[in-house]
Amino acid sequence: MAGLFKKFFNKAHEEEQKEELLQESEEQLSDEEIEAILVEEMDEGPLEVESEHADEAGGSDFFFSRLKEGLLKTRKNIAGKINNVLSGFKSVDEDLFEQLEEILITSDVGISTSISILDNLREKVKEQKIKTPAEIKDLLKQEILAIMEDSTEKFGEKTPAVILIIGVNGVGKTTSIGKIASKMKNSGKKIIIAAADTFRAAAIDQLEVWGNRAGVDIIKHQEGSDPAAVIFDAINSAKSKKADMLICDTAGRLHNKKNLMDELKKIYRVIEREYPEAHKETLLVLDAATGQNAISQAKLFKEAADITGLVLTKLDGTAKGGIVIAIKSELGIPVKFIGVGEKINDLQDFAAVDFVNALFED
Ligand SMILES: Nc1nc2c(ncn2[C@@H]2O[C@H](COP(=O)(O)OP(=O)(O)O)[C@@H](O)[C@H]2O)c(=O)[nH]1
Ligand SMILES: [Mg+2]
Repeated sequence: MAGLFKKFFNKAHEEEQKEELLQESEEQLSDEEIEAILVEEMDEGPLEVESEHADEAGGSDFFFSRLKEGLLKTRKNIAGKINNVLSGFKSVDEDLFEQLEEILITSDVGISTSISILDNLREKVKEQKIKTPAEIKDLLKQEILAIMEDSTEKFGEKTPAVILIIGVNGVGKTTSIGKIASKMKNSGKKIIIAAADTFRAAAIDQLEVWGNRAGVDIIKHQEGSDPAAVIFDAINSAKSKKADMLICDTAGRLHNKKNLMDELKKIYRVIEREYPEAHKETLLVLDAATGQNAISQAKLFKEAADITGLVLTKLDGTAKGGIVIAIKSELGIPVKFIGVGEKINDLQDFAAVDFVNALFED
C-alpha cells in the first residue's frame, strides 16, 4: 500500500516539476540576461585561417559523411546513450521512456521539447502495440524528423536578394558569409558581400579575406563608419553589377536591446527604400556549442528582426547538437545551414532527413 502511494505521489510530484520547468523555459528574458547575451565577449579566433583550396565536392555521399563526422560528438552523446539504454531493456516500460527523456534533456534537446517527443512516443507505442525496445529507435527518429522537417523554399531561389546576417559576437557570422558566398558563387550566382560590421578594422579585413577566398566582390568603408551607409553603397553596387545576391555582415557587439533594434531598423529602412524589388532574408547565426544560451539569443533577436532562417555553426565541436531540435521546436524558425568545420566547404544546406539519419547512425 505504502509503495503504491509513494509511486502515485512521485508521479504527481514529477508532473508538478515538469510544469515548473516548462514555465521556467517560457519566461521572458530579464534586462540583465539580455545584456549578458549582447555584451558577451567571445573568442573570435584567428583572423587568418590557413589558406585552403576548396575541397572538390564529391556528391551526396561525401556530404553525408562530412555531416556524420561533424556530428560525431553529438552522435556519441545522443545515439550512443540511446543505443545503450535500448539494449539494456527487455520490454518497453515507463522506466525506459524516462531514461530516453533524460538522455534528450541532457543532450540539449530542451525540457519542453524532450517531454513532448516522449509523450508522442508513448502514444505511438500504444497505438502500434510496440513490444520491443529495438523498435523504439525508428519511432524516435520519426518524432524528431517531424519536428525538423520544413516546407520553406530553398535558400537562394529568389533573386535579386539581400541577405542580412545577424547574431552576437563570435558565433561565426563572418565565416558563414564566406562559406555561403562561395557556395552560391559555385552554383553560378553573382554575389557581393558588404562589410557592415564596422566596429573594428579587423572585422572588415576578416570579411575581405573570406571574400577573396570565395572569389566575390566586397563593399567596405572605414572602421567606425555607419553600417547603414555601407549597405546603401553595397545596394547600389549590387544593382549596377546586376548581382543575384548581396550578403551583409553586421556587428554583434551591440550593448543593449534598444541599440540592437535601432541599428537593425536603420539597416532595414535603407534596404526597403533603396531596393524594394529585392527578396529579403535575415539569417540569425547561432553557435551550437552554447547550448541553451543559443535559445535565449534567438528569442532576443526574434524581437528585433524578422528572422527567416538560422545558421547553426560549430556543430563539429560540440556534443550539444541536440540544440538544433530544441530551437526548431521552440521557435519554429527553419534551420537553413549548419556549420561543421572552419573550412570554406564546411557549411551544409540543412536537410532534416540527413540530419536525423546522421544523428542516429552508428
Ligand atoms: N569548428 C568550427 N568553427 C567555426 C564554425 N563557424 C565559425 N567558426 C569559428 O568561429 C570563430 C568566430 O567566427 P567569426 O566568423 O569571426 O564570428 P563572428 O564574430 O560572428 O563574425 C572563428 O574562429 C571561426 O573559424 C564551424 O562551423 N565550426
Ligand atoms: Mg564577424
